Amino acid sequence: MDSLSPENVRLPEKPLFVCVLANTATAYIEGLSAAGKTAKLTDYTPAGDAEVLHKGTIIDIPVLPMTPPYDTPTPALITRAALQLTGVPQLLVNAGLRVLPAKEVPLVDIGGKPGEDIRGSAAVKDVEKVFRNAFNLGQGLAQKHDLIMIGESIPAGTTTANAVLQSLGYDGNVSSSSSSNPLKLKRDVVEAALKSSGITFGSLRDDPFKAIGCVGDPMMVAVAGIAAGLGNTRLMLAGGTQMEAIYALIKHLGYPTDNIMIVTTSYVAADGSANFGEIAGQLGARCYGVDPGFGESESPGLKQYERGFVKEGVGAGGAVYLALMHGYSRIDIRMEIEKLCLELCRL
Ligand code: AAM
Repeated sequence: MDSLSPENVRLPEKPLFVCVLANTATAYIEGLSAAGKTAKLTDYTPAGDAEVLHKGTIIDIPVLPMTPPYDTPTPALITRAALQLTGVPQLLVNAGLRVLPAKEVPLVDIGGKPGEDIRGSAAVKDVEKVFRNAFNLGQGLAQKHDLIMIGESIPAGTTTANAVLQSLGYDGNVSSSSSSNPLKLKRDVVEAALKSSGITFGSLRDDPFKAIGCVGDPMMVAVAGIAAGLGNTRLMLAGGTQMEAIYALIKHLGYPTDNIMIVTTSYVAADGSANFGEIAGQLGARCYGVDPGFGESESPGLKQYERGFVKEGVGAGGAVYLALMHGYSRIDIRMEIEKLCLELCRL
């Protein structure tokens, strides 16, 4: 019996789902991210995801975040539907958004700015200041909750994760929002990024803040800061290889990791173009890949997840895991997701 499977883990009394949102100009590199219809439209993806999480639909953002070429809908709808079932509350954190969601969407601002292209000289500004703000937020959350789950939305986040993992000395391919992982392009971008900052493999093992500042993104500093501020409070990092990069940052900053597990979808865990399991092994991280069962779905949008489009994001795998922990069946969860998908895909 798997001790990490959702039916075997302890149910929290006061859980909270946190979604950390930001942009990085790295997403403007054509072909790097599929978390938006075009590279330019990825600017709107985290804000659109925030609106879907908050209201179950887009509000001011003109288009639902979609992955080309078949317009696979954002994983935010999976997270929204699963959280609605469980009644677990959510908190949205602005870690550096270029485009804001509608005013009615409550955001906690930790003072971050959108990230720059990691091939330039600086990717994230004021890393230590933003980390402290996030740390304080984490400390406050630990007073009120016994489990925090953190998801993210930041297009091109898998590439920045790759660069940070390498600078800390972890090898392996990261996953992708695209069904065909642009590995060659990612390798070129990461190589140029490391070179522009004079970083070699593992050279920033002892300087994780510098890794974020030179080749990371604003979401990472926020999640790492919140995690550090949580102390021993149970933490689930909801995501794939991006959350592995954050786990590495927390570890190299010298904060405890015994309270952390990484939860993702089976689509990332089994992604043959990436090395989710191998990287978790190098980190010594406890991790779990949830199968949302979209293979059984009649919904064309959800079926595409099975074919490798999108795969994960906005803490979708973690949110499904939470619903399973709460005793909902896979079928009930899938039906709730299908209902919302049907409504959103009509937009
Ligand atoms: C977040 N929102 C999304 C989405 N993600 N909306 C549509 N599709 C997605 N995949 P990459 O590095 O390839 O851009 O993948 C990372 C992004 O994809 C993140 O924003 C993640 O949350 C997901």
